[in-house]
Amino acid sequence: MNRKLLVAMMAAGMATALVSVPRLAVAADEPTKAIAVLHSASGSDVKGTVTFTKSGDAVKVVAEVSGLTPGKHGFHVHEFGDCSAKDATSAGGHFNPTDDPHAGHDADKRHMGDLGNLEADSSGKARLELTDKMMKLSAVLGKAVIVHEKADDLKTQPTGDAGGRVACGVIGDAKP
Ligand SMILES: [Cu+2]
Ligand SMILES: [Zn+2]
Repeated sequence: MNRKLLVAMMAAGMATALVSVPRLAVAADEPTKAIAVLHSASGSDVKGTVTFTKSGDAVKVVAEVSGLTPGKHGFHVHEFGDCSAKDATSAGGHFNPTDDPHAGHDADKRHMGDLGNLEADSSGKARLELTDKMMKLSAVLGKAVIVHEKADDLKTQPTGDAGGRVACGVIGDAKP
């Protein structure tokens, strides 16, 4: 084979690799959408979905949950993506990579997993939409969303005194 042609082909191949590799790396490193499908825990009838969508530097969280008792229910990301225990204690404590105290979603210092409360209407349905500036989508992938039996008081350490766990779902990649 003509040597010049061979060199030209190799250069073209390298150029293609240089262009395509960074693009693949970005797609793998930066998830843009995730979902947790909530399954009942502790014998409840609670179920639902929670989506996490990257929005600039923030994450938009949308929860739609049914089967709740009317009123407020603590709502957090917990540290392990393990919903195997009947009472969902296998999901561990609140996800807290910065080692900060438990607080409400609007606090400056809080657990990354602190999302406040869902509020169910008289039919037991709750819908929550919030934009979270602290949460990183790549950090919460593979963790679990927990819905609690009682309201999170947003101050008791380290749980918000929200009681038992009535639903659990692992946060996984979603189709963007
Ligand atoms: Cu919780
Ligand atoms: Zn917390």
